[in-house]
Amino acid sequence: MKPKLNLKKQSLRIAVVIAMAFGLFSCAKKEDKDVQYYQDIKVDGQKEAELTAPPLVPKPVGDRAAMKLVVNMEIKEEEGEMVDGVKYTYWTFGGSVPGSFIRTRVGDEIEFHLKNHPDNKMPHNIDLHAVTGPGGGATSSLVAPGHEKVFNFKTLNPGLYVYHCATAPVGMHIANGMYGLILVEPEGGLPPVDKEYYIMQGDFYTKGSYGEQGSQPFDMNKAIKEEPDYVVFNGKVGAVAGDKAITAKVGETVRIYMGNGGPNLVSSFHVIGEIFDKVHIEGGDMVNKNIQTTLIPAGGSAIVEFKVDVPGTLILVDHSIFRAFNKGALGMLKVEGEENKKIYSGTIQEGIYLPEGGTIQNMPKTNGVAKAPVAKTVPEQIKAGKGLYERTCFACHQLEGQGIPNAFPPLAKSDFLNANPDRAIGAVLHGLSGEITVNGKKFNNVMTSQNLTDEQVADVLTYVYNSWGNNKTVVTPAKVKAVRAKPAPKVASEH
Ligand code: HEC
Ligand SMILES: [Cu+2]
Repeated sequence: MKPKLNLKKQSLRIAVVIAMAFGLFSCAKKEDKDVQYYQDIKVDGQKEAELTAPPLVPKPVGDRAAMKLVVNMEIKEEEGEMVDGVKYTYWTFGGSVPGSFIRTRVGDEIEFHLKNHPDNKMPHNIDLHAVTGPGGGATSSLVAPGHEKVFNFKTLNPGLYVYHCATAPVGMHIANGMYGLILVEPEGGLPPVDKEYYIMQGDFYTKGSYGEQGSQPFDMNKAIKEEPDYVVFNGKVGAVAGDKAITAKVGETVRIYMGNGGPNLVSSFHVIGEIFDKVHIEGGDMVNKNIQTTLIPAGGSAIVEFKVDVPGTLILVDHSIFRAFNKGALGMLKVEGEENKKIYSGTIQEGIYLPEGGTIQNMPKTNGVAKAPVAKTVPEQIKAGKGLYERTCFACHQLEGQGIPNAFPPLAKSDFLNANPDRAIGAVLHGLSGEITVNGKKFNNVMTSQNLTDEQVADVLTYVYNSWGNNKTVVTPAKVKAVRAKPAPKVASEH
């Protein structure tokens, strides 16, 4: 009898250790603490939930007891900017896309107050995937502008859940930015990490194509066809890039609460230059390790974690890659700290992964489509040209026209450019390839033709000629038209 008992004890101990090693959602107590347990758990105290706009998240729940949490969320319809010069009217939960992040723990009792701002034009509601109940709350929360609805729910399942508006036309409300994340932490909380961020992908459908200026209304036809003009992180192109990039220091562990609002596309989430140490698949209990790309369904999520070991800029993308470089699904995580040559060494050239915008490009020698020119003043041309430059040329020639050594020639103080405007016009119209010499340096690469109108070519080149120490040539649409009328020069590589 005795040895048998010992064996039992020992195997129990081993089982506990293994279970603890798994950590997180799959903690040792999980078996007995199921949905029934959390349904009956008594709440202790009440407080107002902290809500945050992306990319920030509220403080972790830690090991606090279950409590009553009051969520005050206000819906706001607001004009924002999708990309420079493109206005879009977003519908938002709490004034941001994605909406405010809600952080709670399993067993909490949520009293949800949904307000619809009096200046809004539409009724809205909310469906939270963390809710067990009809419509995820949507059936109890339809609220007209200037009104408020209240409903209550208990969180029974830990995980990272999407919430969204479910007012008809549902797809349109989601497409306008009405989605966000609610995190239900397990008992005892998620293990602490150094940095936590909140990012959500979404696809957007506008009347005009990518970058078309002015106020752009939602396009239902494109939405039904699932042909978005924009696929972005956090509601707009560049929301998590440049000076708005998220940050970390070498040696820190980063956790991203990553959601996908859709409405249509599935995200192949990937971070260029990193490997996810851990992924909570679909935002649930199961943790996968050493992942390159994780699939995030529309209306779904994932929690990804990785330790950053070397400095540099990591690029967050949807690896359906045209979405990243041409539709906006590109973010940045800037890592500062000491290099570690054991892990990575090599010269670092900035600007390899940059957005390229929506211009349709072709290989050299195909002609663009011409539209009737409209007369502009030179300052107007420069202003329009700057916008175009930053959407079209910037990816290769860089923001200050400095180019990239051995790849893209400089446009700043370029002797090649200043010597011959017709040749520069020809390069933009027809593309350019073969060896050229710019400021004493040889380049032998391919510039694709840019498929721009006469007016656009005139504007962008006038901007380039009037920037960065160039000779202030003014290029008119008429001049571009004249160059276009001549046959395209033979490319050197054909000789
Ligand atoms: C996809 C990358 C790419 C894009 C986008 C691009 N270029 Fe270029 N550009 C090049 C390359 C590569 C060359 C050199 C080609 C060669 O080696 O023959 C070049 C050469 C040039 C030159 C002549 C060389 C010089 O430095 O003066 C001009 C002018 C120029 N580009 C202007 C533009 C303008 C204006 C735009 C935007 C409308 C643009 N490019 C967009 C890659 C690009
Ligand atoms: Cu809505």
